[in-house]
Amino acid sequence: MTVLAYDLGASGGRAIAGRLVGRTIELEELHRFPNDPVEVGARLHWDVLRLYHEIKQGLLKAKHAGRTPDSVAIDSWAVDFGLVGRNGELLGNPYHYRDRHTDGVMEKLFEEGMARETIFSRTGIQFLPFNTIYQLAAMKRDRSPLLREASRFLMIPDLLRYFLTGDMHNEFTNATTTQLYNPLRGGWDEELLAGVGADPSWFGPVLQPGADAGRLRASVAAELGVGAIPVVAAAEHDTGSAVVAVPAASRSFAYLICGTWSLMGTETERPVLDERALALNFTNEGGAFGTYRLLKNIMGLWILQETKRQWEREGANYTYPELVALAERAPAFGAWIDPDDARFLQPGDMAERIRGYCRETGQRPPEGPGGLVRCILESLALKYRYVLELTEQVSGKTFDGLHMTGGGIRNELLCRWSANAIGKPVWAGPAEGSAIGNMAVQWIARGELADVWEARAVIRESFPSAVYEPEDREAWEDAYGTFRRVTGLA
Ligand code: LFR
Repeated sequence: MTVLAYDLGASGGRAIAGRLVGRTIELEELHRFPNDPVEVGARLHWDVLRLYHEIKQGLLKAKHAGRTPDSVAIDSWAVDFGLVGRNGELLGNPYHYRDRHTDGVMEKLFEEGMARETIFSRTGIQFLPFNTIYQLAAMKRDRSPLLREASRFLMIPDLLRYFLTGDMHNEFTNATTTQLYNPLRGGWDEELLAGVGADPSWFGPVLQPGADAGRLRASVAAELGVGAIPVVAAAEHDTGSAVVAVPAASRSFAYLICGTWSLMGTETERPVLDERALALNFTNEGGAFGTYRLLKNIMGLWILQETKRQWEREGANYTYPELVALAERAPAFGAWIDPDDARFLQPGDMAERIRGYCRETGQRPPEGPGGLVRCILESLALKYRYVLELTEQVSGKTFDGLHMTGGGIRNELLCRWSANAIGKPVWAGPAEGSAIGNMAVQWIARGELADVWEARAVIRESFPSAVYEPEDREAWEDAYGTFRRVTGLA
């Protein structure tokens, strides 16, 4: 049985066909496309119609490769959404979560009496300034005409699935990232919705990962010359799909999903809503098959990606392997940043911001591309150590190593330094975690795999992990102490 997984990330998307042959997963990448945000006036948007076009291209390529799938599913980044009008058409262009219209909105809501404790106890979701709840509040503040015309709210994969099938559904894993979904009550939180001026009638009942989400509508099937292919709701939040694909054998495992973001945490059976989780800003995102993800967002390779883009804007082009090689040759342990400092969230001149951070914290700013990239990668590795320790505290578990998955593991230096920083082995793989997790949910839905633990065993056998054992222990231990001091991470 062939399934097709669309995995959309903040810089590009892929359509990957997966076949389960006995207990081996065979992958075939059929289509890869850029996902460039578009700045119009002061606003940053996603080009969602282009993404839909690319999704159709993926189906066409599948057909031409003789891989017309038995089902398809889509996963993407979280929090962003489109509003659909009464005539069934998309209203406006979805905002990018890095758009500045949410600047200061979260703090304003707290001042106006929506308490952090209340929001957290109702949703279990970490406070990120771009969560859907704050995006809607920003639109309300700006008297967005879309709010007057809206009749349905759909997250990005919900919206693309709607274009394909004509059916509107909200999927669970992504719904939880809005910070408007109450997992304890098992539905949208009407008080929080009212607090940001969102009409509860926009929000539909929530589909669980693995649910049947319709079929290609007749006009789409005819346009592409294929049948009425079934569409499945995967864990449509890419991080949710990625955690399905963590090839853990133990029930108590820590993961780091490594891409534009670094998402570090563990899987739990229920949300952890205590004071410590709130104080440390942990999240409890909904997962597949009744699980939750107790994790923290770490700014991740975004800082490196944006540094590289800025150099390109200035006319200097480097490949990632070149940058990593320069970093490896640069002096060790020169200067560090806290990757999660707010100044690194939005696009711009990262190199300048890194130098500014170092000056403010009494460090000598790194020099040249090698020095800068070394500073970014060491800082990430050291921050991973910090968040892994917090994850142990909040979950009450101890971990004997770290599973790293996602495209970022192609950066072997980062895997190696991560193992050194945490002082435990790193098991790296698979790089295509989100797409594989997306497929696994489709196979489980179809009865081809029994459950997530069988899926993890099959993934472990199909994609053996690379093992990085910690080295240079003493130097990294010292570095960790200094890192915490200069970044103020108590
Ligand atoms: C990773 C991710 C994170 C989410 C961020 C923004 O791709 O989905 O989980 O916090 O993107 O949506």
